[in-house]
Formats: sequence, C-alpha cells, structure tokens
Amino acid sequence: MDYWFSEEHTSNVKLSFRIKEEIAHVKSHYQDIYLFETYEFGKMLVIDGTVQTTIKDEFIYHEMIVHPPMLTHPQPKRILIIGGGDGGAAREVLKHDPEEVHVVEIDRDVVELSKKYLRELSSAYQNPRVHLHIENGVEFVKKERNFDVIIIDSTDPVGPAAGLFEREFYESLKASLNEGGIITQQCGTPFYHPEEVCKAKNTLGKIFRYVKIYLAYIPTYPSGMWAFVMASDSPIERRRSCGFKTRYYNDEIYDSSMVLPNFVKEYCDNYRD
Ligand code: AG3
Repeated sequence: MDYWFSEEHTSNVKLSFRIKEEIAHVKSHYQDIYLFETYEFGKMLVIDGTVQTTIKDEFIYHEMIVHPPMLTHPQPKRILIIGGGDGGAAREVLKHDPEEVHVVEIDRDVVELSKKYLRELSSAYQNPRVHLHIENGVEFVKKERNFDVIIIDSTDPVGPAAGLFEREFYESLKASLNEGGIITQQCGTPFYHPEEVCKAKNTLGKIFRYVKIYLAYIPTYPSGMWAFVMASDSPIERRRSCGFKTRYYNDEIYDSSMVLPNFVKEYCDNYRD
C-alpha cells in the first residue's frame, strides 16, 4: 500500500512525498511533529503539516540562512540562533569558527527528535561552543545581549512563531546586537505569500538602516522559491569569502540571491501596512 504525505501549499495545491516509513510522531506541548523516511528526500521533519527540512535539500536552506549574514559581518564571534532546534543552522555557523553559538528553541521535542534521528544536522550539539536553551526566543532576547549575528530559523509566521515576525521582537533584536551586528530571518515564499515577505522587510526597515531580501531555491518548500531577509545598521555587503566547501552557496550567489524578480520588487515597493 502506498503511503504519501502531502503538504497543502494553498487550498488548491499540494505537494506529496511517498513515505517509506513513519519514524516518529510526537504531539509536543506546542506542535504536531512527524519524522518520515521518504523515498526521494530521505528523512523529513514535518511540523504542523509543513515540511521543515529533509536530508536531501537541507543544505540549501541552512547554507543560505547562515553564510550570507556571517560573511557580511566583519568578525562574527557571538551568534544567536532562534528556533533551529534541528541543529542544521548551528552546524553551518560552526564552519565560521565562532566563539559561542546559542540556540534558543522553544520546543524540546524538536531537539530530542533531531538528536535521535537527524544526526546529520544535530551533530552540532556535540560541540562545546554550542549552548542550547529551551526557551521562548521572544523572552530570551529581552534579557540576553551582545550578539554579532542573530539568525531566526523558525516555522511559518502562523502558530508558535508568529511573535518572531512582530515589530516589538525586531526591536529587542536590535537591542541585543553589538555594534555592526546583523540579523537574518527566513520569511516564506514570495510566490504564494508576498505579503509575508514584504511585511518582514517593511517592518525591519522601520528599525534598521539597511534591509535586503534574498532568495534561494528549495525544492521541498511551497513554490520552491524561498525568501530570507537581512537587516543591519551597517551596509549589507560581502566582506569576506567563504573559506570552506559548500554545496549551494558561493560568492556569486551572495550577490545574485539579492537580485529580485519584478513581481517581488513591485509587491514590496507598493506594500503598506
Ligand atoms: N524552517 C523554515 C521552514 C518553513 C517551511 N515552510 C513550509 N514548508 N510551509 C526550517 C527549519 C530548518 N532548520
């Protein structure tokens, strides 16, 4: 019997994956979490019906949420990751040889499942420079400061992650950054939800001097076209090259990922809230 998991991308579009095995299903305090073994993408983490990461394409997302901001900052030493409980972003951050990496994940079950089944990502937790905090990121940034780079690796802006896309949270982020600091956030698909992408850009633009959207192509996410946003009070430009091997990111991609199609530019230029 065929077993398929489908994520609903809109009420009229679904993307389906043929499942070899359901490895785990946990209803945590916050979310409904599945770990599947899929035929095409290997292990896949699904939260509240949305694909978070798969072994086959996670490198694209994790390289792109980490390397652009890390190579924009002249000397990133203290890094904060909000969300990112699977450890994938922390694994990429470690390649930059930082002094400290703090991962603030609200849902302990995401971390536990990843430690058990997604070793390719969660191996980062074995590094003594990585400090895990099971806490609400919104509260964490109200009290902790002095970060050079803050990476917000959350779920979609509905449900437990909604507060991570609000102005008040962005203001706390700014207060938690060192001079020259930078933040980056995954902000959804401009194809189906340009309003989410442009809202993030617009709100950050009220607080930070420089804001840039950039894109990556992620096969398992809705429409495949995914947006991230960087914000800083220092100009956003590449200050260093990447000194290690990558599978998606390269120095040309730093610039090309910020070149936006007209429908995205126009939507954001006309966006008001
Ligand atoms: N976090 C962003 C996933 C967003 C996917 N959205 C969706 N499938 N509708 C990924 C976490 C990886 N560390």
